[in-house]
Amino acid sequence: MTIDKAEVIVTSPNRNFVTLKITTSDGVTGLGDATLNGRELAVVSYLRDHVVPLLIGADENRIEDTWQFLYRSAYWRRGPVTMAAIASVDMALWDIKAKKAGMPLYQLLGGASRTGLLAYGHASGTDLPSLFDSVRDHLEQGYRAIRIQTGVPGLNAIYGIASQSAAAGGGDERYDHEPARRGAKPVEEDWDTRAYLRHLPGVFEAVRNEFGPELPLLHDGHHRMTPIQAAKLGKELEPYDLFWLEDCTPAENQEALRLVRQHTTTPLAIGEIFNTVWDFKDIIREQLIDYVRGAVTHMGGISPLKKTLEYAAMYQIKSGMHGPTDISPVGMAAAMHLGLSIHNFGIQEYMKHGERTNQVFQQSFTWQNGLLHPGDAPGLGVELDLDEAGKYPYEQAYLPYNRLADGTVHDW
Ligand code: CS2
Ligand code: MG
Repeated sequence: MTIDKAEVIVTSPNRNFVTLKITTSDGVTGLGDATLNGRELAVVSYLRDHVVPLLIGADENRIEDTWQFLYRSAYWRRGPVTMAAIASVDMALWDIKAKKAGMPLYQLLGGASRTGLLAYGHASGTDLPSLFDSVRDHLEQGYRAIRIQTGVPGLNAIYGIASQSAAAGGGDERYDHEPARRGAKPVEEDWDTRAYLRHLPGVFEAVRNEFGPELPLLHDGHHRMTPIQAAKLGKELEPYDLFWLEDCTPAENQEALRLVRQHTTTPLAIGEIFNTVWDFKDIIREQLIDYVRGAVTHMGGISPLKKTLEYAAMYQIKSGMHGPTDISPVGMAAAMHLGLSIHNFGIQEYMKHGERTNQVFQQSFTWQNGLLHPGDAPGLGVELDLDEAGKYPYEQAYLPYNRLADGTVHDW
């Protein structure tokens, strides 16, 4: 059989999503997530103008060959736009193969290595009382691991603090989820690393005192520290036994992690903005990280992320796949099937999608006792309702960005 049709669907139920839908000549369909937060339409063009024409008439069974063809024949390799586009093809072809086999995808990937996936949610608050409320709310929802972000005295809006409406449980009107917002221009936020470094250890001390030693706690530094600042923070957080400190330094400077590692035993996670195994190669081999944060959607698909994680396994490094709401339900399903099947699963990030998103994407995953499971429907277990999707046309939205008090642009 061959690929008959490949459609690129853009929809914005609670936020923008780009989905590739492949249909084979025998009428089987597969879905792939190609969402690149804030730059969605660039991937739409890459797919529609350059990839879809190459897929028509191709053999849908040849997943690895198709991946290699799209990656190598472009000549211009890597980069978030290219790799999100290739990822969507890879996911859709795995979806088709598993549907034809009549199995949930994790069975084709080797079968389940566990009963479910430990997932963490995002607690946040502008101050300690609101942070504690948010942690309690997450515990009530069943989360067994929680990311902690707080406001910093003297700074207004900063990364990771849910907007009022989202914090209040989120009406369906919110842009799903903070931090990207609809609008023609990115919102400006402010930043002061020294104020943050003074504040954060006290926050973790308070959270540990309130919630005890057992709860796995995570924190995202969002690329904002210099190497020596990150080293200092990692060291100061050691008494609070973090599950991980994420993106402590800018992702481009991989040598930074050597310096951080020399100073702290706080586990490190990195890679949500990485695109290929090459971005991970050296930091895995040198054992500079503990968790691979790659997303199926941004790493070129299930095939290359599985290879990267198998490589990481040789160094006892585990998965910590990216799972904010800008990973669509299709990308999340792909992560769950992969996570269930590999041996070195660590944790899965899980932020719930909004109601409208769940109507556009019909899903079969389950969330019970703090564990995710992709479900047993054949394929990825996600179907796209085209009528629902059509109700929500694309709307421009951007991630915010940071400036320091003197006006200098800073990593966000
Ligand atoms: C993040 C994201 O989930 C995370 O750890 O750092 O919230 C990230 O900011 C967004 O995915 C950007 O698109
Ligand atoms: Mg992050």
